[in-house]
Amino acid sequence: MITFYNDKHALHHGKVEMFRGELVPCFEVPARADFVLQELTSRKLGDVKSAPELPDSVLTRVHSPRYVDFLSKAWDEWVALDPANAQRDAIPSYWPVRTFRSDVLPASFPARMGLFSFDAGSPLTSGTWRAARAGALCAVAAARRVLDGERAAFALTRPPGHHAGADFFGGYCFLNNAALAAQALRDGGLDRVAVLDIDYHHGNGTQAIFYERSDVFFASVHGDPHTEYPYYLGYADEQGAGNGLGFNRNLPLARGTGFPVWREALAEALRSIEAFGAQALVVSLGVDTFAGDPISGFGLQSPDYLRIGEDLAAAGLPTVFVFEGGYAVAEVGVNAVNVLEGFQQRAR
Ligand code: SP5
Ligand code: ZN
Repeated sequence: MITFYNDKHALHHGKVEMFRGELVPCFEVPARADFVLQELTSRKLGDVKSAPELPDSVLTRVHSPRYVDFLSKAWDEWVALDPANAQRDAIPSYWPVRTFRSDVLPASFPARMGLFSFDAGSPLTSGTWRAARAGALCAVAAARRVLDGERAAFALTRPPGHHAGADFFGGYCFLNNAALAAQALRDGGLDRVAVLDIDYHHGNGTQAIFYERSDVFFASVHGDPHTEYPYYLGYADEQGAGNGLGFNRNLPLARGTGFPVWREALAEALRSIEAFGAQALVVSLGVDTFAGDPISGFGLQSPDYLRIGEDLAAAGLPTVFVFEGGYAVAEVGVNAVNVLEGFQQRAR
């Protein structure tokens, strides 16, 4: 399997995130991607390449131009507020909830940062834009490779993407890599594309981007948002709207769920993708379902990820894997690469 590796990922390097009234060290750290790369290389899972340069117009296929513009300039505006900010992460603290306006772009940078985000846990750093942009290009490159006939390709990147919406960041995510891959598959000529999100957290950004569309089916297996982040989306009754009604499938599971029940939900998600008639699959590959994950609550063990890869391969679809969450840093490489290896063994 070919991997497109974001060699700029470490330019995004948050120091702290807000958690229950204090700033705690970031869980989403550069070492995560390093461990995956190391495991891929030592297990010889295939070529590792960098992605070709592309214009921002591929990003605005999914993201709003004013959001892309905001992100690309955000760090400079943060430092312009106060030169001492160069040493501090940019974290929002104001948000336009219901009854506020979001059509007006305030001149104030902190106000705009709140308009374009939904939590205080996703610090923006000096290299966030460069890292996120390079990662998005990896996802698009992986999709294009699959369009060219490759059975599967892997976008190995961070920051992750599935919480980012058309015009907001949050949940450690800035650009929605999986949505960009799905859109690239559509733009390459496929009529029906499915996104399957197996990160512990519901992929609210991906769901929102495609919610009113019938050409991209979104299915997700995740921690029940009644108790798990991102709380405000990911319930089973969200089935799509307008033209997209019937093209969204959420399978929330209780905190504490183990592999047998989780695997049944995966099978159900794959059945709905088959019924949809998908021609290609994008997998939002989070491995924060691991029992040892420090911020999550499922009970999957490392060998379970081999079985997941096999189940995904059995769907028989050209597949783009996009790396998402997974915060048990020392195990994240083994777990993610187990999925790819299980896939590869079953696919051939
Ligand atoms: C891509 C992805 O997996 N994003 C997840 C974002 C989760 N953000 C909220 C994290 C809350 C941290 N809780 C710390 C619990 C320490 N015991
Ligand atoms: Zn997650």
